[in-house]
Amino acid sequence: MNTSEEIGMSEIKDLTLEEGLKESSSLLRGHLLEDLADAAPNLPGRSEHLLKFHGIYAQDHRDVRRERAQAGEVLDYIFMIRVAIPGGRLTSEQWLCLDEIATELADGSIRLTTRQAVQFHGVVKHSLQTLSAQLYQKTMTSFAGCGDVVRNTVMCPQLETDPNYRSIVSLAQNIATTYQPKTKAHWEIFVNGDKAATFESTAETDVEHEFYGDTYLPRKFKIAIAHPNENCVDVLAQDVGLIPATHPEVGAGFNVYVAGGLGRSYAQPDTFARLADPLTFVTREELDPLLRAILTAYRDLGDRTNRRRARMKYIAADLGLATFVREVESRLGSTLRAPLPLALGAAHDHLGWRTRPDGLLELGVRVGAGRVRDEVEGRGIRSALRTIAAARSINFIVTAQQDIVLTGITQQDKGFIDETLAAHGVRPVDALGLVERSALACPALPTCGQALAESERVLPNVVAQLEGSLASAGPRGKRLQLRMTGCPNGCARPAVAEVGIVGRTKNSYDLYLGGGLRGDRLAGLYQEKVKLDDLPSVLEPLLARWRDEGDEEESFGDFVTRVGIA
Ligand code: SRM
Ligand code: SF4
Repeated sequence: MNTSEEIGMSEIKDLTLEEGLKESSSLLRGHLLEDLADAAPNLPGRSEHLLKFHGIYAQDHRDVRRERAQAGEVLDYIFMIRVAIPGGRLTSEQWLCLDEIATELADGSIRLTTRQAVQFHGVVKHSLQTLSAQLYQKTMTSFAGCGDVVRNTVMCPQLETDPNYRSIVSLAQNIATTYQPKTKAHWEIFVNGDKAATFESTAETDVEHEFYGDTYLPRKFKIAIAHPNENCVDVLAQDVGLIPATHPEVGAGFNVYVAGGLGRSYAQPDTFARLADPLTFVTREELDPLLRAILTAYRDLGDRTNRRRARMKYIAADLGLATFVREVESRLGSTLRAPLPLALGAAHDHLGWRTRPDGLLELGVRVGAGRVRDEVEGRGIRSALRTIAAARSINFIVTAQQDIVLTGITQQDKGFIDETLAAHGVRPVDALGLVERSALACPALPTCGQALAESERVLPNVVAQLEGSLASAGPRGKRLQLRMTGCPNGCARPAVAEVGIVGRTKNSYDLYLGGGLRGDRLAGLYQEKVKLDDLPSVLEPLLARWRDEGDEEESFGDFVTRVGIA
């Protein structure tokens, strides 16, 4: 019996509605064209799911949802567009394009994401195609930014500028090119309206990758490439994690990790966060066939009857990793080599000035919660970055910590960059607070339809509160890693943070403790339903114990784990 038969489908369950929508969509076209063209400010449900494959989420402004509903008015329908940026790397010219879109077609902000992508919020339906066409002109796209496909691949910024890794500098881009769906639907519907006029006949002749078929993957699929010395991308939180390494027998390649993922759901207790397991070591040549074998195993074995349990981590958890490995091996036609025993390095935040190995400079700039927006019109981080992009042809790298690295700067331009940032009130890295420096928050309210509580909007207050607690009760000068989300989907990866604050109800949060900068340990649930105002009284006794009992170099996450608090 082969592994697929062994796994079997003992129970026949109904496929989800989304599976039917994918299958009947003529490769992601559905009724999008007509639904986008009508006068309504929103799209009917039949189009909302397909829209995600095109990188677009239908939302409504939740601050005014209740009053509009009560007044019998239509909701304030808005859309979020996620631009997939492999490895987060952009040119100055592309940054200027994003900046222009933010003013003309979105809410005036550029939102850097925890997967090195960029989001626009507050876009109205009739601007979606214009926006997509503008992205396309600068070789950017939102296609496959969301949906049941391989998502934006994240990659440590340092791999992109270190000559030791020259051979893999374009790996994130290559993965994007290989796994972007082949269907022409996006280009017809969103980019080139003329072609769309004939979409029906095109749909008949259009093709899709054999590994996607017409129902694509059961759910999203995430890949990250970490630097061997540091884990800024949270490599174990991914469906597939890659760490460059050298094998004593076969030479350079990657240690491969599988079946990580952090999302959970309160409504479904059988959902959970899971760290990826080491799978194998592959050379560069062996990587592509392996990725394909993993993907097709996921495609065929993933649960298409329950989207909450459709991620690859549940296959490994339910069947056992060994069975999953056998399935991958049978698709690959060979036995997997044992992985190397690697230890993960603590995450680097890439902030501040650094000289690249080629002598050029780079500067990591902190962007609170990834929101690039001016506080006062014409003055702030957005204007500063625009000024720099307009004046200098450099690269902008979005980091998985929601920050931006300006890279490829000459020595002569250092002064100009510093002066521009200072003139716009952007604080240098040494002026950042000990919590502020690495705090992450997801967007949550008012845009995210899944948010149970605030996150990004209250982050500055929570950071200030924690910095106060740290100063009064904690050890001197030590940093604390805070991550906050408006629900347990875990978009800012609180499940691996030293302090994870996860929205539970409108006014309360579950408090997780004990993750850390290496990203190799899940945080444990410390207290449920904590009010934000009560955080100091809950955390200060623990910070005081850390101060009094912690070892000199011990982080908070390591301390609470060692003494059994979390
Ligand atoms: Fe996420 C859904 C925002 C990274 C787990 N995520 C969402 C949606 C699209 C809400 C929705 O489905 O309606 C959020 C959009 C809100 C808005 O208004 O913008 C959203 N996720 C984000 C971003 C923007 C958070 C951020 O602060 O940067 C990140 C965009 C990433 C990107 O560029 O592609 C983001 N999301 C993550 C991560 C972290 C990561 O990938 O490293 C996770 C946890 C890792 C994982 O996937 O397990 C994550 N997001 C989820 C989940 C839970 C999935 C699950 O396995 O159950 C959902 C819910 C869903 O998919 O239905 C979700
Ligand atoms: Fe929305 Fe929840 Fe993700 Fe925050 S964690 S963006 S509230 S889905």
